[in-house]
Amino acid sequence: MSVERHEKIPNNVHLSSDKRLQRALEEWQPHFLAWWREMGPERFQEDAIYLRTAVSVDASGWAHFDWVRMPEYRWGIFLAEPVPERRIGFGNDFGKPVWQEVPGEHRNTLRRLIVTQGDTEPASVEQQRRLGATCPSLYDLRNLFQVNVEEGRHLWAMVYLLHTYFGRDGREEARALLERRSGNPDKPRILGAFNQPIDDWLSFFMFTTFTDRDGKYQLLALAESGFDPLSRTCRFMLTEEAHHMFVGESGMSRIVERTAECLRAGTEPRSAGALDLTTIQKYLNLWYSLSLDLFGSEVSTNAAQCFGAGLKGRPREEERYQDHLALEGSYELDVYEAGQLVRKPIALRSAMNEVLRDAYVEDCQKALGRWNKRLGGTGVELVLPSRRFHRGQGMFAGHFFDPAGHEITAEEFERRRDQWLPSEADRTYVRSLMAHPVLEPGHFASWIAPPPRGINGQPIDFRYVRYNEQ
Ligand code: BYC
Repeated sequence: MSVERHEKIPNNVHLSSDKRLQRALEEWQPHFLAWWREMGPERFQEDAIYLRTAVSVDASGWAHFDWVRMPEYRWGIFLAEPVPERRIGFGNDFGKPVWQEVPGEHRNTLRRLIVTQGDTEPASVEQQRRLGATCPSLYDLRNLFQVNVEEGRHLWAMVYLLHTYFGRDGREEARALLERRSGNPDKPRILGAFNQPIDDWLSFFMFTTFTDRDGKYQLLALAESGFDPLSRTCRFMLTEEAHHMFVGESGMSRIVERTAECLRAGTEPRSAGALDLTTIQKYLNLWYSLSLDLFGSEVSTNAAQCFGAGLKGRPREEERYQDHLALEGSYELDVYEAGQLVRKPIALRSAMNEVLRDAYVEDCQKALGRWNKRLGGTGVELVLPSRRFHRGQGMFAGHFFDPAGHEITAEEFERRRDQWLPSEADRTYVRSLMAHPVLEPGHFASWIAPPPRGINGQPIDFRYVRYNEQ
């Protein structure tokens, strides 16, 4: 499909042939830009940033790198190429042709899924808006802004679907996406993790490792959708999501590397301006548990309906599973009965959130394995806490567990909270390390190792952000 690169809104959906839709999106665009100016990154908006922009959708080279001022970024609408003769891959309509329009009976559910997904994108930009002031290097600053502009593009992707397929309610929802605010008690973002502050770079790298990874799994599930435009949109978004997780995982690897260097030299990390492993573990416990909540309840009629309706599937449904109806199987889960946890078989469709969470947990474990390799020879390592620990959604919410998964009383949890989750003192320490930005090319803050290589073949000491240069 050809890409209309030079249009006001770059796209590969032939926007110019649908004047009504084009006008509606062009009307939304200034509101988006006003939101970006108000809630996007603080400072650096007038500086040239070395960013990649999508210019085509084929795997062999969709990215174009250039110097861009963020408000002039070419946010566009890109869908992956259609799969010819694609058929619904799971649920009650298995084997029927995919939908190119929204089926009336699934309209509300589909809109809710798209709005929930869309809401996370601007939320994350809002959460991260102050990080520029404390960046550990120009390389990291550029990566932050790359993530931010791409989250902005992901918002465009969902807004395109709302405008194109949901008429007036879609347009209203698209406006509301620009009106909610992360952490605002009166008009919060929809999902819990997206209302948490990200005030320091340790939180940012944990978020891009764990919360963006939820994004990956939700997008993989939506990429299976029988509603083909959603599937194609998500397939392209996944190519961008991969970079966000790279930012998180490699950022954490470099932090852990610094910590390991100190430990091997027999130096207490904090005395060398690095992060100690206990603090890192507490931030990990926080962001991992918040991200587990994003999968919803272990037993969920919503999830069963979404699967049955063919709207949200399992990642890589066709290659991984034989039975695409999932009407017969069951899934063994610990559920509360009369206050006791007992193992019970749950109808498979009702356990779809847990099936997705399993794949996510396995992937997180791999990331941790890579970090722990860096800690080799120090005698310490990072661990994923139990998935029951510190949960705010689902079966374990309202119960209390230690990180190993043993049930404890609310009082004991409160007494020991600061051992397991970041305390005020930890946050103060982390902020004190990051009090000033490091803006000299090739320099890095004391708490993070340099990356092994630069972006797009550029050297590490490249001026990735040309700040204050007019
Ligand atoms: N916080 O049956 P339940 C990303 C609500 S991240 C607050 O348990 P369901 C990104 C739920 O909405 C990926 N509320 O769950 C990453 C429901 O409310 P209603 C984002 C929550 O519906 C980084 C009620 O509890 N994409 O892309 O099966 C940067 C009971 O629901 C939470 C998606 O989430 C929570 N954590 O599943 C940028 C995909 N969890 O309807 C971007 C679309 C649940 O009773 N969303 N609730 O009022 C979905 O598929 C589903 O909505 C969920 C929930 C998986 C989130």
